[in-house]
Order: sequence, then structure tokens, then C-alpha cells
Amino acid sequence: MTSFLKSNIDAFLPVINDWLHRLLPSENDKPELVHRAMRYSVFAGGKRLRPFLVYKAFKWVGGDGDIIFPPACAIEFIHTYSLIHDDLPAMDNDNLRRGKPTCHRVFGEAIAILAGDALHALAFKLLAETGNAEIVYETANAIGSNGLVGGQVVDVEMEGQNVDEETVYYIHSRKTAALFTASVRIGAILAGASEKQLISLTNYAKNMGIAFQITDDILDIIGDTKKIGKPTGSDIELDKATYPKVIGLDKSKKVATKLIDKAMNSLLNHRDNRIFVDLANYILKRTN
Ligand code: GRG
Repeated sequence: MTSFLKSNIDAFLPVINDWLHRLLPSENDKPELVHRAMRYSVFAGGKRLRPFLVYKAFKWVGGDGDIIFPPACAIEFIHTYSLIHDDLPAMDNDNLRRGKPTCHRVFGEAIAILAGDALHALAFKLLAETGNAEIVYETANAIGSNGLVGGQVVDVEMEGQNVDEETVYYIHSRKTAALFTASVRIGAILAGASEKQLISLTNYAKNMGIAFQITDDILDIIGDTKKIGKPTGSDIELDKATYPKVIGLDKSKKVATKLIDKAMNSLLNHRDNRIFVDLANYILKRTN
């Protein structure tokens, strides 16, 4: 990671974590159990890349002020909700996430499902409170049956099946890239982006998001459990539809590199694109 990106992330993390704390219900509020579970999963760790993108897209377009933080938190709540549900026994059945026991291992399945549901509702409440219907629409569209849910459905369906590259691309573009895309779009929309800026950011996030999932799949094979916060080898165990399964590790790295190049090219003719370029490069080399 470049020192420019690191200093930007280091400056952002305490601010976003403070907002997340403020916007989540207190552990002392009734029903305490679900509030504890929500807070447990949100603060179990996490790189906060999606809210970082919301914030940076907002700033890039020229937005100013704190109004961007509740929607940025909303995206992190949706992301955390997707992780909680993804880890459930009915889905990937994972015991470890962000280096800690998964939500259902600590609170039980019922509370984990409900904590995810409550994070989902809280996210839409925060988006609605901005008064901007467009960002509510963007987010709903990104996470529904043609977005995250759709990608996850095909991901589950394809376990143990013979898949082709096109199907894996379908899964990755929905289960992972859709939320990255919504992140940059809602940040940009709230700052009053032009159509040209929106198209460029969308192309950036879509390609970067698919590359992000490919690196995730690669890390599941050659990563370090301590760094990624979950055991490696689970994709192979569940015979998941991944690029390494379909085209092998080396070719997967090449596809990810091409997608990152595409992502960077979409912002080539725009000024002040350094943060997005550095982030895209980091995603290719990331170890966690
Ligand atoms: C509608 C939100 C919603 C969910 C229902 C369960 C589900 C459908 C979708 C799961 C999608 C999923 C888990 C995709 C994987 C995306 C991914 C690579 C997650 C890891 O992201 P990081 O590395 O995680 O940014 P941290 O922990 O750093 O935040």
C-alpha cells in the first residue's frame, strides 16, 4: 500500500468507526442481545473499504460536510449484514470472520439472522434520512435479487458444479462488485455528480470489485489465515465457483490485473484520481 493511501485510510478509520459507534443502538438498549450481536460483528474488524469509497467518491466530486457519514455507515452495515448471513450454517458455515468467531457461533443462529436483518433495516433508515430517494434506489437495486442476493444465489447453486468463466463473472459482479459500485455511486450522487463522473466511477468500481473477489478467491488458497481473519481452503472444501477453480491461479492473477487496469483506465482522463489508482493497485497486491 502506498503511503498516500495508507495515510488516507489511517485518517478515515477513527472517524468512520466513531460514526458507526454513534449510529448503532447501544448494547444497553432493549433488546440488548441483538444490539450486542450487531455491534459485535461491526466492530469485529474490517477494512471499511466500502465506506471509504463512499466518502472518497463524495469528496472527489466536490462534496463537503458530515452528511456523507450516515450513508457511508449504511453501506458498512449492509456489508456486515451480508457477512453475518454468508457465514451461517445454511450458507458457508464459517466459524471465523475478521479473526473472531462468527456471529452465529457467539449468539446463535436466530440472533445472527436477526442481527443481519436489523443492520439491513438500520441501513435503509439512514439512507432514507438523507431525503435522497436516488441513493435508496441505488442501494436496494445493488443488494436485491439482481445484485448481492442474486450473486449469492448462484454462488450457492453452483457449489460442487462444473462452472464456466462467464458464470463466475456473473457471481462476482453481483455478490461483490455491486456493493462497491453502489458505494461510489451514492457518494457521487450525494455530491451532485455529472453523468460522466458517474459512468467513470461505476466502471472503476465494477472492475475493481470483480478483481477484489478474485483476489479474495486467491487468498483463500495461498493467503495467511492470521492476516485474512478466516481459515483458508474453504472454497475448495465447498467446491465453490471461483476463478482459480475454473482457470487456475496464474490465469486468475492475470484476469485480476487486467480488471484493475480497466478500473484505472476509467478514471484516466479525470483529475485527482490518485486515491482511486492507489486503492486499485492495493487490491491487486492485498494480503488481507
Ligand atoms: C442482501 C446484503 C445482502 C445479503 C444477502 C449473504 C448474501 C446475500 C451475500 C453475501 C455476499 C458476500 C459475503 C460476498 C463476499 C464479498 C467479500 C469479498 C467480502 C469480504 O470483504 P472485505 O475483505 O471484508 O472488504 P472486511 O472484513 O475487511 O470488511
